Amino acid sequence: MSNIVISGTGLFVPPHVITNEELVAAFNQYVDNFNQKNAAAIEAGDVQALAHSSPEFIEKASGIKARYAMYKDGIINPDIMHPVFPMTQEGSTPEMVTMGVAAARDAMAQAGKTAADIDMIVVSSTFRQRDYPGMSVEIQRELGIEGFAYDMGIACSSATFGLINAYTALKAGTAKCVLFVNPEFTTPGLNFKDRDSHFIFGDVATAAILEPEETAKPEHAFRILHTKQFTQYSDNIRCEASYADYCFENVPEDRYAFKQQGRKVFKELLPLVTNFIEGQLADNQLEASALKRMWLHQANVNMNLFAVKKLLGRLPEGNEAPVVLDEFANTASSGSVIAFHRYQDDFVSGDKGLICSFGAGYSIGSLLVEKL
Ligand code: CO8
Repeated sequence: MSNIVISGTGLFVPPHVITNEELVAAFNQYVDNFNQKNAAAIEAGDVQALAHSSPEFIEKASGIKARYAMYKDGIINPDIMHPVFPMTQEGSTPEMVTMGVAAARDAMAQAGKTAADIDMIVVSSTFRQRDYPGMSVEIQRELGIEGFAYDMGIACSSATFGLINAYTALKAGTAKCVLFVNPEFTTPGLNFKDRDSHFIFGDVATAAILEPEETAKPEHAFRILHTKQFTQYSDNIRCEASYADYCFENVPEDRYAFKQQGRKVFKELLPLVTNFIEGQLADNQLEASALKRMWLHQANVNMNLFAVKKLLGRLPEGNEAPVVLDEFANTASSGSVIAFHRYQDDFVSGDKGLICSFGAGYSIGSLLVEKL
């Protein structure tokens, strides 16, 4: 049976940067306006005053310095506090399709593939901007690809689970060359009025081409040696929004929004992640020191440092576990793929690395890869 490779990756970077300073300035102005408007109720103890956010807290607690956004003006307007963009409707192209197509073209160029070479598309992302027709099928049409396409997702591990779905389809022989697309348009799913989470997410799209080793150009190709997936139910990261929301009375204003118990996630998920990676390495008779690089999920820099220290017995050096969340923030499931895309040019044949995501679900997914 053929080895399967990731023969190219792609990245779409949204047009707008929002720094912590800009985000916090808008948030703090919103807070001041709210507290002023509700001064009497706050004084009477009927309403709780809101507290300021700070760039120093955000960077120290998470490692995030900035994020990219498809739409900036509304997010940093204290009277709006969300992205403003045209409603998706027949005849318009949803942002996730535009983002995904751009990342896909980048990956196809890197792998040296045209539409005619591809026979399956898997679009895997935290959100689906429209339930049907599938984002994937619209991306298929935009790129002129024949064959079949489908949407899937499992929040933070959407990217790794999508890559693994592509890998298993190739292994099973149900596809010859797969385009994986991962558009994460997260900013509409974030409550920019919530001090605990307003800084966490940014928009991005990644993509990759997967195919048998025989058909791949070796230049950017990484052989997939092993894959592993894990899920365990947790309420600590949650979004309740549903297609059925119109059926309910008194739907809370922030029902659409990401909510988490960040401390609990940190504490519960880390041991799961380190045990998972240790198990995968043991299954492959490898020590963590055999990995040139760990392209890890990008939710929190302290979390990644903690995980790598547990695995290696020391803190990472150089680019052993590269950080992209300072520039991109948490991009839902894309972080490990962005890191893989950005930090792979120094790999020589036989060098090994691990692409691993972890988060909501809980879900963990990883691919052990080796440079061709
Ligand atoms: N500015 C200033 N102070 C603040 C702020 C703020 N913005 N926010 C909180 N504080 C204060 C708190 O009030 C608290 O004060 P006190 O000690 O007086 O009570 C203090 O700072 C500490 O607060 P926390 O305990 O909340 O802060 P932490 O140090 O735990 O940091 C983090 C918060 C950064 C959220 C951290 O807990 C974390 O990163 N945890 C791990 C999270 C994680 O991995 N989550 C997975 C994310 S899910 C995912 O990746 C994809 C899901 C789906 C995507 C959805 C897209 C929209």
